[in-house]
Amino acid sequence: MGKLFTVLYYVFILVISLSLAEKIRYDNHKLYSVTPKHLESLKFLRHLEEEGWQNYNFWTSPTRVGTPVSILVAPEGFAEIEKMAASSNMDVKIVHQNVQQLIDDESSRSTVSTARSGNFGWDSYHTLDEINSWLISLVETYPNLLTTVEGGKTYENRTILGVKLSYSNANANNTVFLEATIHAREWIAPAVQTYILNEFLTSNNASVRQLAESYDWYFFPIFNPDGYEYSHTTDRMWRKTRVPHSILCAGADPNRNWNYHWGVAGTSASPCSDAYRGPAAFSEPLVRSAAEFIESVAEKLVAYISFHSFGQMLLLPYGHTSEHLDNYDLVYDIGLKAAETLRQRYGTEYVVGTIYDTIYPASGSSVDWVKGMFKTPIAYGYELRDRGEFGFLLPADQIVPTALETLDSFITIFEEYEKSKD
Ligand code: 0X9
Ligand code: ZN
Repeated sequence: MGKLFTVLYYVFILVISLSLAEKIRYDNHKLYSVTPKHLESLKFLRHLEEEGWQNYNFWTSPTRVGTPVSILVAPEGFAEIEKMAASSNMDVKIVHQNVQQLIDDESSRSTVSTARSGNFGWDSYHTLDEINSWLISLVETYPNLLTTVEGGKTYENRTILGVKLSYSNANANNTVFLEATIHAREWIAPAVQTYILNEFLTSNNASVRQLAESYDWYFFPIFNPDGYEYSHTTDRMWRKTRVPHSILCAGADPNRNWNYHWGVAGTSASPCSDAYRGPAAFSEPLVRSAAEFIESVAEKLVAYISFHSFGQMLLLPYGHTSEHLDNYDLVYDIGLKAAETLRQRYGTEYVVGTIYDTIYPASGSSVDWVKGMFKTPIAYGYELRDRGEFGFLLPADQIVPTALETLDSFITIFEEYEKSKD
């Protein structure tokens, strides 16, 4: 009898999940900016996030009293938020009245662009297939410079596809590893990374050429292909992997799953939370297999840079402690200079500092693991544009400006790094 119930239960869950396989809509969901004014209200927000309650999709994490938190709220959650506002424990502002509208604006642009067949550009966001096809076509165009690389395999059996760019055999021990889109919904990340790759191949600018040709480069624009695909087909707000850890909620946060001080700070044990660390370190196939690949090239690496959004921050390890470990002074100094060159182009302001102090405690991230395991000299995590006006739904006309300013800062990072070796 018990067995029959179990079977029926799973059939029921299957039917429910199939009916949910359609694209999730965010009609009349509001983007709120909520600022806790007391420790109590901060704790309440943290509790909401940790439990991963359905009506609240945290775009940023509650960290401090006085620091605003971006929360996407379903209509069923408005009453609770309004109650918070009335209680005077929190400042509550509505940033967008209808988040579906922002999503629609984003995809209408993308349809226009994909209509121009085979023309990969940076005026719209691209799907996983478009990005992978573009990478493969680049390798065909530049066979002497580029090779495809498999960075790992995912739960849904996709390949983490990357390319290695090498202008000279002499650069082998001067390799830079670029990772983007470990978080599925951060679509500006692969857009910026592919833009930089294209510049490294085609630019006539002397500083860009110098940079491109002085290092070997691994480009991995989509580290979490299962999640990225899902964010296009089903849920624009998806962040995690797609491993079914619980019958209620899928996925673990692949940036909380690396085996370095795993689970120590800023993670959740609840599978429904967006910061779910997974049942064990390296539980996520994509994380485990990517780690194996990184390990195989680790001794050649001088830099590991990870692209995320949003918040306009240049983050240094570590996320599990506020202690300044390894070569903090050097990377902090280079970071400040990089942020300054970035600002010079359009005035975009970045904050520089450790993950722990600057954004929030968060252990088990890729940059922490790389830095902690291999002491790679340069390790940064970018949180690209913006500061919350559009958040993950950054209008596509900001792709090129974001990429250009980021590339400026990149040039500074490596120029300063070279100087520091003298
Ligand atoms: O929570 C995270 O993993 C990162 N923030 S995000 O909003 N993109 O989710 C912060 C941790 C490290 N950040 C980077 N490596 N850029
Ligand atoms: Zn992220």
